Order: sequence, then structure tokens, then C-alpha cells
Amino acid sequence: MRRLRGLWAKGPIKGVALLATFFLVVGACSSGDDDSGGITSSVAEERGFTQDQIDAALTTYMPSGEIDPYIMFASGGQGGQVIVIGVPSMRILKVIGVFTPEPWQGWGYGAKGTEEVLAQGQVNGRDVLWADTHHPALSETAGDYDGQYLFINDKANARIAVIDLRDFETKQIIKNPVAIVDHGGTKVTPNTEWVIEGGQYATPHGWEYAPISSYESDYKGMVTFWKFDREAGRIDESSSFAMELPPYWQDLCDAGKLVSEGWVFCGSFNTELATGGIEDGNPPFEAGASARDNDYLHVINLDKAAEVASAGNTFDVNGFPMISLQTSIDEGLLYFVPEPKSPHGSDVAPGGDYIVVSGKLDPHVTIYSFEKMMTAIDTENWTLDQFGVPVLDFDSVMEAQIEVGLGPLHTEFDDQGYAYTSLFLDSAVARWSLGPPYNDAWELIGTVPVHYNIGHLSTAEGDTVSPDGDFLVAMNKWSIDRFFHPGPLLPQNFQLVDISGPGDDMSVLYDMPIGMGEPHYGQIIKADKLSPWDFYPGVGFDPHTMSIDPNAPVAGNERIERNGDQVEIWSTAIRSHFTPEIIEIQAGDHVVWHITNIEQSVDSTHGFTIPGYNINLSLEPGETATIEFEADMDGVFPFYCTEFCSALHLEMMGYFLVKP
Ligand code: CUK
Ligand code: CUA
Repeated sequence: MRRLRGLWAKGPIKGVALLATFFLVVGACSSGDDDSGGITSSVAEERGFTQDQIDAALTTYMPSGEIDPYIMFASGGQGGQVIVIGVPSMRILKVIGVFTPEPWQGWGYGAKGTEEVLAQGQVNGRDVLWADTHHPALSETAGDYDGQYLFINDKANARIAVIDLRDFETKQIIKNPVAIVDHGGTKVTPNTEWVIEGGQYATPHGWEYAPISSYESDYKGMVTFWKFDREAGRIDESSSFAMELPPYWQDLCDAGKLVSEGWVFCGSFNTELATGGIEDGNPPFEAGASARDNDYLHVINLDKAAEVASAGNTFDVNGFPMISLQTSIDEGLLYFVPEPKSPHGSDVAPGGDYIVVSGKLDPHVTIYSFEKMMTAIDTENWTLDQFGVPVLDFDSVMEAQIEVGLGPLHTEFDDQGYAYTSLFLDSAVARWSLGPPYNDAWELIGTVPVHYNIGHLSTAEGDTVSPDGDFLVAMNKWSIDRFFHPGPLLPQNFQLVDISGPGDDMSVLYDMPIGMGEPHYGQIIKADKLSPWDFYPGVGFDPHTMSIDPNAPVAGNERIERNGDQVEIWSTAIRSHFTPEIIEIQAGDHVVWHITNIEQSVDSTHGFTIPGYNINLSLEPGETATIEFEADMDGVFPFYCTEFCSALHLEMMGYFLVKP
């Protein structure tokens, strides 16, 4: 049961002051040991609710008009998008188009800026208009979320996207030049100087062909460090670099912080170098790649690696600088630490002093001390792996191991000195206490069942230097019996868990079916750290350049200009009217059409479609967009506004006439 220790007592944030009062009153009645003293409600009585269910409902309930105190950015999985969710109400606020066209936002349906960003994600010139998005990462300042940017990776094609949280639009997609698949990304360094993209399945550099029989010599692992230019709001490819790694399968990465700032920790598996081929009598991948008792946590000196890269001590892969494995060994950029049995997860504690790793086939979490790692490096307390990389002595760097349950995966933290680890096989979340300086002892505190087969979990600001606690979202892969079955593909289940209480007092508050993609991970930020625009700052604002376009149409300069078969149109949109309304051209003309929504008030969005031409724009107040196409289809095309913007929205249209 909620102890009112946390969120609602922490003081009002925009829009929830009233609510806090409301909860304090209710909470006063419903907390304590006497469960009979709860509020009375005929609905609860009729439906037979227990006091705990009533408490759960009241904790997640946001009265109409109240704003959630937390916002979660969850991956949209195969949808290639980002889902924006209010916490604790778990209401979906938006699905941001990222790697995948998104019609409502006019993302990839004619607006040139959006198509240019999507085209940045091409692989060897081929459009790849979906993604396997895994790990969103909020930008940080001094190790805390700052609410400015969001990054997310596409595992399937090794791509990274940058989303600007002023307008929640994707500004950049980068295709990794050295790898075709990634996984250990995105995570950012504490001041967002670097966006980390770790590899996964080894391939030859630049995914060029080499036979599987030459796996050991020709296949490579990698991690890429993308330099983020906060001023420009873009990754600066020219200052970025990659590191060549052994053909182990690198997994999740996390950035060091505070005492470990400047270091990066990436898990791995398949240090067996299994190459599959059960058809030839070899062990299948799942057996071959989990035969050994240990794989290697990669401990990377990023600060030093950046110096080596900027000194030009690199080789080129597809024009991109890469530090060779030998250079990493010679320069002391890379160390390994044994990590038990099919490791997954690599999570740095709030103080940066400990790194937590799970073993999918080991019931423990293993906690390493950063300080001990540094001592082992200084005293050369290591052996060498087969590629000559120093492997630090396990016993000398391991701080603690805690048996938490079966199938531990990912860990986040709270403000009570507790850590939370997802247990895939047990379908549970384990709460365990960190040892000093966080708590007295390294020990399991308790578990809470979730439904079912949890992957990631996310606590409020739970991977920063100052986690909030309060709430945890369990991202469950299976839902089995939790919802109506909409056919054999079932929704996944986000479950909101109350972690505000002490000891083993944790409870599931709410089930949220996720009807899209397989969202792997999400991050939860305090809503008041975000300051998105209500509308674009100025009429004629181009979200692609994030500036006012001097060529944008504004009220009074609407016109049509013809130059041979080139037709350029400047249009404006305002409730409930497009100017000009009638546009007549010749079939075969090349059309460049600029449109500005000249409104400057909240929520006055207009859409714009030309039927048959696969064009749909979303023009938020102030926004300008340009479409460019060959008018190769003659006929009469009523163009119209696709947002119900006003009483005369249906009349907000015009005729686009293409003369044969
Ligand atoms: S991986 Cu999905 S549950 Cu991509 Cu973060 Cu562990
Ligand atoms: Cu503008 Cu409907």
C-alpha cells in the first residue's frame, strides 16, 4: 500500500497541486494498518473491490484536466516509433514517428524535411521504413535528465535517431557505417557529450562478405561513440568514432557517472565464438553461445579512446574512423571482467561506484566495484583472453552477488538505496538493497510478481544520479490471460508498480496493454523537466532546420509562379481556409508547394492532403512545410485539411486541377 512518502508529498508540479491535496485526504483515510477505515464507495462495494484495489485505482487516477507528474518515453519496438505515456495514469499521449512513416504527424508523407530525415536511415541507398527500436535515452546534464533530447536505436539496422523534445519530432537518423546490427544503445554520457551504440551480432567490418568459417579472424564486434552537438541538436558524425572489438556479441552498455565518468561498461555473450550450423552437426547458437560459465563485461576508457581517435590513431571503415583492437590493447582502452552465465544488463548505480550485471542463466545479480576495477588495472591483476585483451581477476573486482531469482535481466534504482532487477523466468521484480554507502547490506529485500515474462523495467529517473523511486513500470513480454485476446498476437503488458513503500511492500497498481510493437525499454522523467513548445515560435517555422524559413508563405504573399514546367506555390492555412483555393496546372508539371499554418495559438493544427498523391501533412501552429512532386496524374483533386480544426473544417479545402 502507498505510504505517501513519495510523489504526492513532494510538492505540487504544474497541474497536480489540487490532486496532491486530494490524495493526502484519501491517503489519510486509507493508509495505516486498519484496512476497514477506507473510503466508502458504492461502486467499490458493488464491484467487490478490496481496499488495496481501491488504493491502486486512486493512485493511478488523474481527474480530467490534471496532468501526470511523470512522462515515460517507451520504445515502440518493431513499430520504429517512440510511445509517450503519462505516469501514473498510463495514458498514451503520443506515438512519435521515428524510423517509420507516421501519417497523423505527416511524418514521411510528402513533407520534404521529414522525408530527408527518413532518407538518412537508408541502408546502401535502400529505404528501410521500419525499425526494431530497443533503448530510448533521455539527454542528461550532470547525470540527470534535462528534458532536451531523446535518442533511440534501431537494433535491426544499426541506426540511431535524435528527437528534439521542444517539438517531439525526430531531427536526425544515422546509419552506423561499420555495423548492420546493433544493440547496446542508446545510452548517453552524463553530459550527453557521447551517445553510445554498442554492437551485437558480429560481422566483418562494414558487413562485407566473409565466409562463416573465417569467423574468428574476419568477424568483428564494435562499439560506436557518437558525438552529440547539443547546440546544433544533432550528432556530429565527423567527431564520432568506433572501436573494434573481438567478435563476441556485445550487449547492453551503460555510461559511467560521477566517480566512473569517462568509462563505459558493455556486457557481451558468445565469447565461445559459436558459429551455429546445427545442420552440419554443430551446437545450435543458443547452446553454443551459452556453453561457457562466463562472458566478458567490456570496460572501456572512453575519455582516453576519444583522445586516441582525435589523434587519428584509427583506420577507416566506410570512411568512418575505427580504433583497432590492437590499438585499444596497446593504449589501455579496453579491459574485460568475467560476468556469469549468459549475461544481460549492465547498469551503473546512481553514484557511479557499482556496476550491476545479470546472468540470464544465473539466479544472481553480480555487482562490481569500479574502484576495485581501477585497482586491478593499476596492479595489472589480469590474464589475457585469446585476442590479448586483459581480463581482470573476477574475485578482486566483484563486490557482491545476490541471489534474486530466475532469469534476471535489467536493473534500475530508487532513492531508498534499493535496486530493482527484472526476473524474466520468475515473472517478477526483485528489490534488493545496495550496500554502503546506500544501505547497510547487499541483500534481497523482496519480490513482486508481474504478468508475465518481464524484460526491462524502468523506475522514475531510475538510471540517473538521483533516482526518484515512487513508480516502476514492468515491461512484460507476455500477457496470456490479462486481456481480451485480439487474435493470436496478444498485447504486451506494461504494469505500473508502486515502489514508494519500505521493505518488501510493493504492489502492482495497473495493467496497460501495449497494442504496438515490442517496447523493450523506456525512461521516465519528471514532467516538469520538459518544456515543449505549445506552438512553433514564429510563423513560417521549419521544424527540420528549427528556424524560420525566409521563403515560407505568410499572410499576404500567397501566390503561384510558373517557370516553364516548374510551378511553385506559396499557400497559407488558417481556420478555416487555404489560400489560394483553386490551383490549376498542366499534367507533367513539376510542383514545389510551400504551405504555412499561420496560426499562433495552442492546438490549432491543420492537416493537408492531396488525394491520390500519397501526400499528408500535419501543420502545427506556425509550421511551414514544402512538398515537391511530379504532377503526373491528371484530373481533379480536392485538397483538404485532415484535422477537424473548426466548425467549418469540412469547408477547409480547395481544388487542385491537373489539366491533361
Ligand atoms: S534487450 Cu530487450 S529485454 Cu534489447 Cu534491452 Cu533486455
Ligand atoms: Cu484546418 Cu480542418
